[in-house]
Amino acid sequence: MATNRTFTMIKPDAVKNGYTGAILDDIIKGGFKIVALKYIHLSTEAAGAFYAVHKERPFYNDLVSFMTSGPIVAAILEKDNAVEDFRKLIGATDPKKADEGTIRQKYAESIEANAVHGSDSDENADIEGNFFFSAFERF
Ligand code: 3AN
Repeated sequence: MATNRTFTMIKPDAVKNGYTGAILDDIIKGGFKIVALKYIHLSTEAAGAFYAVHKERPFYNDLVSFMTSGPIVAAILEKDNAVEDFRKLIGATDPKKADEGTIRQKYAESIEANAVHGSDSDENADIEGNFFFSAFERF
């Protein structure tokens, strides 16, 4: 069953480059309500577990070290058709291929340092949101 929630992270590149406020503003202007939010520095263990589905990919180790290179902002977002609409708002994984005006086109550095994460399915949105937030931290 489709849910109306998705999960996002503002990645270390975008936080370091000072885009946290602008990205949250784009998210809110895009019609999403922030229902959970935290600012944290992932451990290697936590980042490795979060990206476990990519364990066999050649970029896995680099991705884990990038995601632990500085603090990130994690959030659960609510909107009708949240997963699909948020993927449209952020644009393609590779910012060079992202549509004009999307978050990755505006703020990402590269395919790895691509400014934001967005869940790719309702099932993963649920798993990822639960990875970061307890029931007491979502509203
Ligand atoms: P998306 O974040 O658009 O769903 P995924 O799930 O395919 O993309 O990849 C997860 C993360 O892995 C991406 N956000 C990006 O940081 C990194 N990544 C994906 N493909 C590559 C690649 N070819 N080279 C380096 N990093 C990559």
